[in-house]
Amino acid sequence: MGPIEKILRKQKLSAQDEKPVWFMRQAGRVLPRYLKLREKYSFHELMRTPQLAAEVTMLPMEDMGVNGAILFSDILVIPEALGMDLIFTDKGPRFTSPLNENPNTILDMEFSPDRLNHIYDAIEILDQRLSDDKTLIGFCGAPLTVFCYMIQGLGSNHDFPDAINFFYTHSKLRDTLLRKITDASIVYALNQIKHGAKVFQLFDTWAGILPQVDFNAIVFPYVKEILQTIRKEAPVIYFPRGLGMGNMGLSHSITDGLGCDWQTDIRLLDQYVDEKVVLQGNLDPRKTKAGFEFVQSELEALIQFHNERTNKRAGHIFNLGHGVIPGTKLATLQKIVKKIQSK
Ligand code: 1CP
Repeated sequence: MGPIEKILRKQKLSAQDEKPVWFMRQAGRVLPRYLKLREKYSFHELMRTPQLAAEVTMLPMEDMGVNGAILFSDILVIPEALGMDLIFTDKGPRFTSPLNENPNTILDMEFSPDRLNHIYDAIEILDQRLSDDKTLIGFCGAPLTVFCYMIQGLGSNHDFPDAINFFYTHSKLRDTLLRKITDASIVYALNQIKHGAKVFQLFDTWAGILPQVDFNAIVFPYVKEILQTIRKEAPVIYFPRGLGMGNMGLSHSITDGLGCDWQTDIRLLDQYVDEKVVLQGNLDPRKTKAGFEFVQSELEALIQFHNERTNKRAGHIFNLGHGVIPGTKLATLQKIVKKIQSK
């Protein structure tokens, strides 16, 4: 069992174990070998061909030395499996018919679980290929985050104005859609684990977009349902970006691990979060993009935090505070991992 899974399962690391480290969006953004593959194949081809998706998932371990493998897929596969058409433009992914334009189609949306089968095939290949000390991390998007893309249609407007307006003005359809996303996500997550994912991360990139009281009252019950169902089968990490003080309510009765975004002071968060929750994060990806010298002092402080928290048996997994930014140098990420692993 790899150090990431061990730490989330509250098992003691041995002297031979590496420190637990992986980076969000480590596979599909900066690796020269990935960019080379992208000259030959589209993102969709890479993702939909199990052999290729497995190959891309392996790259960060081979090229950076991380011990977590994040499955090469995307959070937008759930909307696709619910029947939406997704295209990739220069400005990123875009749904051809955003639900904001045709709200009533929500009522007829049906989940086609078979549209996700190629992902389970990739997981099975990875389960064979990964050595024991590496952890395959499955994932999906959290309900509000996925809702924002489905209603708005695209991500280039990160305020999601139409999605937020819809959220308040179409409460029945909103609840129907959040229900459908939640049900599909649970089936998808359980299947990922059944086929070989060892840990599961729920990406809530837009958790901070609503007033916290509304998030807690309307959205969080769905998040909780997903986490609690999945946790019966494998350890879970919840990454609610921008949740701020909302993180204070996240105890070990809700999640095994909590991703800390780069905005948050991880030492402060540690004072408010249950000791049993493993914290993950939180180097600033922008400083990381600027180069190793700009992130070095933050990294040293994080290593000290990691050691202190590990001594208390509370646990910490190294990561960035959000995804790797395009243009980040591979050498910077390699140096970060090397520094973390140096005794
Ligand atoms: O390391 C990896 O690349 C692993 C696979 C992975 C993951 C974990 C991809 C591949 N996407 C994701 C998660 C994801 N996708 C999130 C949550 C994490 C985050 O906040 O970064 C989100 C919000 C998405 C949605 C998405 N998919 C966007 C952002 C749109 C926006 O502006 O808000 C984009 C650009 C994509 C496409 C995508 N997904 C993954 C890749 C490699 C790509 C790029 C495809 C291309 O080359 O055009």
